[in-house]
Amino acid sequence: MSDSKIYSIGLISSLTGVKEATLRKWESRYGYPDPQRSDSGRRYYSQTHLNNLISIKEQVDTGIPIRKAIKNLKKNILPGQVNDDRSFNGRKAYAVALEGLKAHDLELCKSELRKMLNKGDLIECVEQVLAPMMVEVGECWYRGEISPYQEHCISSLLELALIEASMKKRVTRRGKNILLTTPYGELHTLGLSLLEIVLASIGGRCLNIGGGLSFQEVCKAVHAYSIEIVCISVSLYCKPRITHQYLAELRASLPEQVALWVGGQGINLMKSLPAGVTYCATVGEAADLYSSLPNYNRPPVK
Ligand code: B12
Repeated sequence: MSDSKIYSIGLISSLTGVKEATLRKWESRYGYPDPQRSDSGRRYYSQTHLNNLISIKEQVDTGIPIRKAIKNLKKNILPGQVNDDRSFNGRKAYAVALEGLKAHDLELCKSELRKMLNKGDLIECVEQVLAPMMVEVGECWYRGEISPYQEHCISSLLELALIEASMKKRVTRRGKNILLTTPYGELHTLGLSLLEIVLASIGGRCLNIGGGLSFQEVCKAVHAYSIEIVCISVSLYCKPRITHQYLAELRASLPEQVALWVGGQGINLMKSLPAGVTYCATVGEAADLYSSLPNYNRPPVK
């Protein structure tokens, strides 16, 4: 294929049906397309860019997230082709992990958790496998299939598997300083750990201080470590009125330039959030928000 032909951003936009602003956004967030630049900074796209963008647009139109479509392209996976990542059945792995837990076979449980974290797309794994698995753990307890000590066991095995996986996925570049914690008195910290591995994989410098500190302590940590984003995970255990008050006090005490993001199932119980608090429904949404921030340096895609 000849790559000698070049296209301006306007022409690429009309040939692919992707808006110019969207092309620029994909470039800064996902590193693709990666056009040549003239001395004056004007973008020039090749024939390969055109062909690939048509394929990406086709995938996006069928509902594949743009992040995934660009990843597919980098792995040479064409639309309609079977993606190895998808052939891994995360739900089956989590069913096996839960069987291991119920049968007191913690080695089996551990190895399934490791498998889940090492296969496929990390965000999909967190959103579609690990978080639903923990909800199922709660259901198993409710049905009397497991005891609280087993709930503790799988929580700590998951924390361990997340630490191991994040050592492998470590990104060395300098990103924004992010503090992760839960509201005062709240010890459900797995949401934090799941968010941490995702933000760290796109360059966030995460400091997960676990759960239960007062807002005054959180503020001290923000100052001590020059934190730019504070993430709070709110579980179903958190009382909505108390959480609202905690978030309002925290927001009022944080410097204005420090962003305050919240997420977790407990937010759904709240009628409203204090001003200046940003809700992210999923870790994928938080990842998109992070990568849209000014001065975001995209880490190399592995
Ligand atoms: C695991 C678990 C525990 C573990 C916690 C281990 C740990 N390190 O976290 C242990 C066994 C210790 C525990 C203890 C308790 N638990 Co518990 N626990 C659970 C369970 C089964 C799963 C929670 C979980 O990890 N969910 C998975 C998270 C990761 O999902 P998520 O919140 O949706 O988060 C996702 C996104 O929203 C996002 N996200 C999360 N946070 C954030 C933040 C930001 C900024 C962003 C962007 C995104 C984001 O990331 C996640 C991935 O997609 C739930 C059941 C349930 N349905 O929630 C009960 C549950 C929350 N626990 C409950 C209870 C009652 C307790 C105890 C009081 C039990 C007791 N008698 O001791 C204690 C309380 C501890 C305390 N003081 O906080 C109740 C709460 C109900 C209520 N109304 O009070 C629940 C709902 C169980 C039930 N059905 O009764 N628990």
